[in-house]
Amino acid sequence: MNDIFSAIQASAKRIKEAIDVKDIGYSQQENSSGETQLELDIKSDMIIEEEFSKVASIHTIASEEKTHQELLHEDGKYYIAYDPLDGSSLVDVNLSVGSIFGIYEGGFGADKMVAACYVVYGPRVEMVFAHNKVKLYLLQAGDFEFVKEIHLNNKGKLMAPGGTQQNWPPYHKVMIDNFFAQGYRLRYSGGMVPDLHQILLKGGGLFSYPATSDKPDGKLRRLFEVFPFAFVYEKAGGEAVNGTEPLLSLGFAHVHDTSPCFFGSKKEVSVVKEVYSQNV
Ligand code: AFP
Repeated sequence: MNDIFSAIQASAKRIKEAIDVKDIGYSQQENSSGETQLELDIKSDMIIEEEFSKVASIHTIASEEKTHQELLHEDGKYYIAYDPLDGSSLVDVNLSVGSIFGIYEGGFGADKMVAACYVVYGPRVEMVFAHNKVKLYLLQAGDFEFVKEIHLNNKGKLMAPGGTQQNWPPYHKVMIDNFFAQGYRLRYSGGMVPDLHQILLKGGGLFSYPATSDKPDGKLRRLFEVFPFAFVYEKAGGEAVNGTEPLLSLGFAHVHDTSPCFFGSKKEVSVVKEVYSQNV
């Protein structure tokens, strides 16, 4: 696992350099979801694949930017699914973006997840690595230095409601409005990584991306985004559900499958489960 941690650190430093110096423009290519790929998306994906190719313990990788998974080392035991630069469309408005890694053993799947990691490229570069504990690291003078362990409070103050509101189920809108009526503060940038990082570091609350009329299976991808953050939030003392079930109890049929998702402190997620169990 340390070799994977080191490879992620090396990737993060190179991606940060690419963000700082890379000419920001749209490539002519499309990714597996038909989205126009930013040059930075492609560059970030290449960097991570290069670094992971050096790690003999990695058997297979799956990238959000590629249609299919790729075999790296026959004798490896880890399977890594990653989003190389999530929220990349935010780079050209100078907002924070991130890389997300789900580390699985013996194959892909929530039941095989053994660690998760994400990197936030913002005013500072920070990394969170969840294995047995959830640990925060800060990039300083070329090295990621341990800062602290992260724990969620049982109840928080922040609300990050994703998705197009006009497409929310009515009961979801009532639930979100009720949170705001209780004084929760809106914190939503459109970048999953910084939005979830903020809730983690500020003690808690709720991030939601529900099933919507335009995205009935949700938008966020199970292997690359949903399972990794579910692992992080649960290890930090929070909960992560699809509305009624733990996200880490879900299967997947295809590498790019999505899921409605709710990540947060136990109190807020208990409200989600109560509302959704009565309406879904
Ligand atoms: P992009 O990668 O297209 O910017 O999408 C970012 C993202 O996948 C995730 O980072 C956000 O949480 C989510 O989309 C925001 O989606 P909405 O704009 O529909 O709320």
